[in-house]
Amino acid sequence: MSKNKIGLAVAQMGPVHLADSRTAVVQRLLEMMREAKARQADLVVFPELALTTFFPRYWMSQEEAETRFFEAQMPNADVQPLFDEARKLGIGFYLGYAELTPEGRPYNTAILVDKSANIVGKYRKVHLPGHVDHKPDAPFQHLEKKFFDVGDKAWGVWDTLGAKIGMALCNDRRWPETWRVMSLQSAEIVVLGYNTPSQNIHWDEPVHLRMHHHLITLQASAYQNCVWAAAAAKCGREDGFHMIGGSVIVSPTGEIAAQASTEEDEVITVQADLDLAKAFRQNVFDFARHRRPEYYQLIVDRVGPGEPLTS
Ligand code: CDT
Repeated sequence: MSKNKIGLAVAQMGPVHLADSRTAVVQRLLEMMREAKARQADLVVFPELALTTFFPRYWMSQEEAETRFFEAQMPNADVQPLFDEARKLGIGFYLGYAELTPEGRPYNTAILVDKSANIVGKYRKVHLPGHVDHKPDAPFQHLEKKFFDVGDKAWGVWDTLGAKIGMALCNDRRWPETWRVMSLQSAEIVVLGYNTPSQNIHWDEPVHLRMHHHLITLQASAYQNCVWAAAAAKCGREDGFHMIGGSVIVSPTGEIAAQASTEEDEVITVQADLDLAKAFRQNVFDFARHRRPEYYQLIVDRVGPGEPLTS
């Protein structure tokens, strides 16, 4: 492998049903980790909330959610085999899960694990979608705002596995700020997992737009920020509730380098050339030469739209 290449794998997951145990899920992850390694991957990206069904679709108390779906330790006995296998194979991984901290705070979290199975990075989701109230008339709930606190760790970039790697989670990918914060830390790769219901319960969004918006945000963001983007879905019908697939690896050119073709467990891989971004970082997106932050103040001063500025 050339010095400037990293073997990138995305391990898409098909559905995880309510009745599926953590042990069964970890067996699936192990199988995909082995396949990724056999295909020369240095890093395998698993989905958001990979260990359980997408539980924010169900109305329940916070206490019930934490008891059934959160991890109070990482690794724990159920997940330890994944860490052991990563160390044995010499492969890093990204894993999304529901985290309950020792102080009792609930987060939608992702970790970055190196080839010695050390947790080297942690990210807690900032852009939580959905609602906090019960919507009895909706076909399902989207209760991330109820079950999780807004993350207090955003958005780090870690120099590990031979690259500068940043992390995001699902809805974060739709926000340009997510990517820019990491690109300004010289990120070379952004990895993320997602659970995207194909139906939007908030308005009558045409179903085809869900995949369209997923792909354009990844492609445009990879290009505008000169990074490789690797995105892993959990998808298909979880107990009848459908989520989109479309896991992808996108290059800094904005082109799709690999894309999943199923809604099942599926591994896609690319030998990602980290030098590909150089032409962009040194020319059109030479930030130091071309950015004008003195004109970007509104981006941090305002949360939502306000009056036009007159001058
Ligand atoms: N998990 C997650 O963040 N899903 C959101 C759904 C948005 S619609 C309420 C997403 O951006 O895909």
